[in-house]
Amino acid sequence: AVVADAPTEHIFRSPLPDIDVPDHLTLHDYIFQNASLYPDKPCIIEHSTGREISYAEVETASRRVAAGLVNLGIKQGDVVMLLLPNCYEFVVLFLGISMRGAVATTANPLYKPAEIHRQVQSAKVCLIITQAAYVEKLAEECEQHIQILTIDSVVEGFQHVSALLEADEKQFPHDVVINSDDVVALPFSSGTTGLPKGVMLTHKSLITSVAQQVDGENPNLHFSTEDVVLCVLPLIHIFSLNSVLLCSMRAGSSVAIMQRFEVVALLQFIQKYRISVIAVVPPIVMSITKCPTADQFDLSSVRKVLSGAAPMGQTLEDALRLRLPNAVIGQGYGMTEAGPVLSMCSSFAKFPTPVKPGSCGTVVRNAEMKIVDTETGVSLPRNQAGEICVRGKQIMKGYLNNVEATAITVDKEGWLHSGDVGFVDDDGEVFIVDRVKEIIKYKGFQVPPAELEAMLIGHPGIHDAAVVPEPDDAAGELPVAFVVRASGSDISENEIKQYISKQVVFYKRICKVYFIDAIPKSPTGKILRRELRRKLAEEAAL
Ligand code: 4UV
Repeated sequence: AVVADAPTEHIFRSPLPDIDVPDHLTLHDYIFQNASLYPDKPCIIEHSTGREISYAEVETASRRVAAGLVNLGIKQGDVVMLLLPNCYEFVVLFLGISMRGAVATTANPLYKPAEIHRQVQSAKVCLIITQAAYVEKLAEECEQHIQILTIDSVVEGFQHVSALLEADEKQFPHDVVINSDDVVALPFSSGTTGLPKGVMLTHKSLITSVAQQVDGENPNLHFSTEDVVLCVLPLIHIFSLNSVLLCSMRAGSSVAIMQRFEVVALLQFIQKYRISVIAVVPPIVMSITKCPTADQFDLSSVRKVLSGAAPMGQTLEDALRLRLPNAVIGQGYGMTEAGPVLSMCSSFAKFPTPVKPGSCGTVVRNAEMKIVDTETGVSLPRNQAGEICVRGKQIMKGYLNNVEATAITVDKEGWLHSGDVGFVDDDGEVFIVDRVKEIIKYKGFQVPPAELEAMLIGHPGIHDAAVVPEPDDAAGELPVAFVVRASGSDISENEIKQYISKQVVFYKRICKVYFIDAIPKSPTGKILRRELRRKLAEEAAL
């Protein structure tokens, strides 16, 4: 009898050997595991206030937060929203929430009320921690009697962070038993399709991801106690939370926190604190390269530039190298659902190996990667492009209360399907070339088309709509809309733009509107986004 050969699976691994990952620990125990070796070393340096807070102080403050959360009635498994810019308090609140056995969901304080409200509802948030200036956005939450706490000025009728920071750390909840499969972080992401969803990251997944980067004899991303790591990317996004904050703290580096990006202030900050590692997105790289006064600053301390969240081309990389001749420049490739890091530049390793320009590095250790044909799902050999899939203990447990979306993203064999199209070359380096998912990335921020399409279709003057990315030098991609007017409607481009911008955070604004007779759709009613993107490319070529 003829037996058909089982199709060969082409699985790619890190060139670095696997390591033991202490994934039985809780995230906070893992992060503070070595902190007693350097209690007085600055853990956090805050740009806005000049404060320097030591490892011992950060640990004590986190324990106070955990005790204070108990006093506020926050129970194990409850969800607390951090609606905050980058600041010292963010750090101790996040770690205190972990110690309480609770869950932190992070949201952009610049969100409009409806965007916040959707996340609060979806995550069943019990407590919102924010700044006084944002309290007025929380009218609906007030009505529902959700607890709200401010970290800066005291606002009448609301709790203040002193209730947490001045709690007695001796009342730290010792009896709480946290399982490594318990969720600790719940960032929101729209993933490969649809609306933003809660991404359940457990203690085990975040420990694994951090360990894949900074642990081992030869860490893939070598951070040391000598390093000062820039934290300017928003901590509400997993890139900054994981690869900047948690990785730095695990390695005993100092985290230099900046609340808002401004290029000159950033360069001064680098010079003043001899910052040695900067984590950036390509638009920040572009600002540094274009800053006319950049050469007036001593940037010689910068040894590593980690770019991620959107592609960085060779031209940009070369321009940055002129500014930062001492730095190794490379990329990490992450996705919230993947825990988040899929691949990391091996030139950042303790014993570095070179990578090619445009490469996203090699798949992280203790993980597997495969590339599958987007039509057939068959795994492909080196140098052939297909959908990038990853497997390992770092990936999400699933989407909160959404079995269907989870099943689309993580298959039965545990492979997470990224929706990114790329290939692995002869040296194991990952290159991203396209995307089969809907998401638009404006300066690395997620813009979910489904969210904007639902708003557009909700307008009486609009019959149908589709939102797709248009390539842009400064932002990477811009959200643009194709709109079919309702019969008799003469709604204008400006009216549509304003209608949307009232409802969304700045980076989700529609930049252009193209009126069209019909939205191209498949027989099953799916928007043919590729066709619309092709239309844009044709238009741009004219
Ligand atoms: O879910 P998300 O918003 O997540 C991120 C996370 C990025 C990183 C990058 C480096 C790290 O070290 C880290 O911890 C986290 O962006 O968006 C995921 C999508 O963003 C695109 C890709 O389409 C992902 O599916 N993306 C992320 N990194 C890159 C990228 C990259 N280096 N090059 C091109 N696209």
